[in-house]
Amino acid sequence: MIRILHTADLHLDNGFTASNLPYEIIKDRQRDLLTTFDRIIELAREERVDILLISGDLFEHRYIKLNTIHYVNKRLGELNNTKIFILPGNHDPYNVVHFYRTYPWNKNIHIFKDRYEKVPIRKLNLIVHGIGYGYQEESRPLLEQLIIPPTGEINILMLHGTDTTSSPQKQSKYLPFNYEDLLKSGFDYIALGHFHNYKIYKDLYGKIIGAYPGSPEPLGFDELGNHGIILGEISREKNNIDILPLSKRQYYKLDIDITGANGWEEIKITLLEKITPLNPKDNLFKIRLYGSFSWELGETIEFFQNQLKDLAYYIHIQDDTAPEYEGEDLLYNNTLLSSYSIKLQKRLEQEKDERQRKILKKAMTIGANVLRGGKNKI
Ligand SMILES: [Mn+2]
Repeated sequence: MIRILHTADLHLDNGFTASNLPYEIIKDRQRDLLTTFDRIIELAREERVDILLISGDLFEHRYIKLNTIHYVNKRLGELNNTKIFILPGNHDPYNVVHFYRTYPWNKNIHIFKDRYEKVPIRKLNLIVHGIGYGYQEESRPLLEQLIIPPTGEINILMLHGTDTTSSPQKQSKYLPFNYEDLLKSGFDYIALGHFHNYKIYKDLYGKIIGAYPGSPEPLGFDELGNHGIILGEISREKNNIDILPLSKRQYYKLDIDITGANGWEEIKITLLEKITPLNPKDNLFKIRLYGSFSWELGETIEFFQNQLKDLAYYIHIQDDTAPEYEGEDLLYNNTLLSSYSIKLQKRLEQEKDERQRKILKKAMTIGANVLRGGKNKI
């Protein structure tokens, strides 16, 4: 029986460039990745794991700094009773990350190269197999060909790739495989990487045959909820693994219906109720407000966002509301105001473009106010 810690997709030094987050938050998030890496090291030590598997994308090659390499090597080196395996993935391919080839890595670390390779560890009666990336893409379905005969050893495979089982074309630029390939390959455990959410695979008898741990620190709003690492025991007979949440922060997306709310103070209360159980001071939120609601003149979504920014570590508000109408009176009265409202409402119903919708909503508020005899500041 072998005690393992299985992780992947840390993306250390990730740029968070596509995230639209403010600069200070991006800097924080980059530090958070290292904090999570530290937690992984501490856990590996506390749990006395025999092997630590990092199944691809440990680094983000475009932004990787020498300091990060020094740090990672030093911390991994501290685990002197653990053998560490690093698999180059599509974000840190072997031939692109020159540190993989040239850096003097600690001797407890094995880095897989740009092809299939196996590493026996006699005292554990274990063979660790891996298929590293040479460059950013690997579209060959390499697992299809990789079938190992039963031996006396425990066989673990590290693979960074895309499960195409449920996709119609069964193709991917990232080492495509499917459930059948996992089943017939004959490995005792397949330590997957590349998908950023946890997923576990079992054979027809319910034995665990492999898993994606997901990214231990989520990288954006497409990686919601809990994230962590896999900890467990692998043997020839059965595998016992569990996901252990350890991310520094979590991302949440919430949709809130604010129909009938009486001003933004009331919306703020509703919103607080929703986010309070989700540890808002540490976490990131994207809130979509929907329903029918008319913003008071001068109350923009930016103003509202500003009122709320201290409620959470990061909060972004998206306005998906439509202006409310003053009942049948307004819509069926034959007044200038009603025909104006009906016309704009029809255009709003058809308009898909967010910027156009914003303009129409503003036109609705301002126009209605003018026609009621109010004054406008534009
Ligand atoms: Mn990847």
